Amino acid sequence: MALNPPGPPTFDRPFPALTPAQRYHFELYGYVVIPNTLAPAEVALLREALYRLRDSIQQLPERGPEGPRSQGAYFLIDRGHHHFMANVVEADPAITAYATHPRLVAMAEEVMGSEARITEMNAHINSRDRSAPLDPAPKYGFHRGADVPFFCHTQEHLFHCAFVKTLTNLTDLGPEDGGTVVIAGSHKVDLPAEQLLQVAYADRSLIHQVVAPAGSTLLFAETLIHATGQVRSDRERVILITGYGPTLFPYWDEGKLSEGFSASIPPQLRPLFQGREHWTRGPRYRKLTDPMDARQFSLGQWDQRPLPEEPKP
Ligand SMILES: O=C(O)CCC(=O)C(=O)O
Repeated sequence: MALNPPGPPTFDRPFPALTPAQRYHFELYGYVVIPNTLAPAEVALLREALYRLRDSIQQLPERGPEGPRSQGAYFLIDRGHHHFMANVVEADPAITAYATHPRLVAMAEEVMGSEARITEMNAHINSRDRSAPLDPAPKYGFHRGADVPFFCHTQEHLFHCAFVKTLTNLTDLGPEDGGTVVIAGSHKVDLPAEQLLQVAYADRSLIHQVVAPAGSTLLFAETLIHATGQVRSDRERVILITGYGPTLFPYWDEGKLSEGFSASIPPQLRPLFQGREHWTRGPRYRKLTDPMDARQFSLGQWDQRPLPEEPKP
């Protein structure tokens, strides 16, 4: 399949997608939580889609990557209290719509400083692990998916990272509900992760945890050290995550888009799903004080994204 040639953006999305204050928060901490990126009805639609997908994978004789899979999706973690579903991008039209949501794509592009392509998509449904007593000072599965010197650069005096995630909670997250934890500010710090963990565990005020109503999106650079939080309540947590990279990156999930799904991608979304040929990255940079493009965008139909607006004469 011939790759898409370099060119201007092919579907309409806002720019800048963040307010100056949100961009500044991201600059300082490596993440920002944006409330109400999804409306309550959209949250419910996505949550139901993920529950259906989990049920469907549970029916399979083998639930891991070797397959058979459910619409490409499989379990990476298959435990009573934790289902981690990978390669969910084509599992349901609502899930696909999440990955192509114009504001979410644009938020990722703003952090990358480039046009985005989808590199991976997954979801977690997890609850309290009742097999072990609750640890008052838990150790988390901290990790980062990109290293600072190779993946990051600055432009207009703002930090950019070439691997970004939009992680949206589809259930309310109070302090006991296991929201994502991060080591604040670690996105810029080129030190071995073990040293940063040592410092953060010694002073846990450096560990920030997502506490946010359903429909909020955690936007973060993958150089930020992060982990799943510890669920201490009786509430189940449901989250949906898209990973984005520049259009010159490959698709990373274990697997590839099916032929049927690929054939259904409309032309304006092909760069987002398939990337583009050549090294160009479609640079896009803001200044901190540039006002946010506040146009409204909804989850909508994934394959009916409008084309970019004509430039005003
Ligand atoms: O479960 C979470 O909150 C964190 C997910 C995560 O670690 C990741 O997407 O890399």
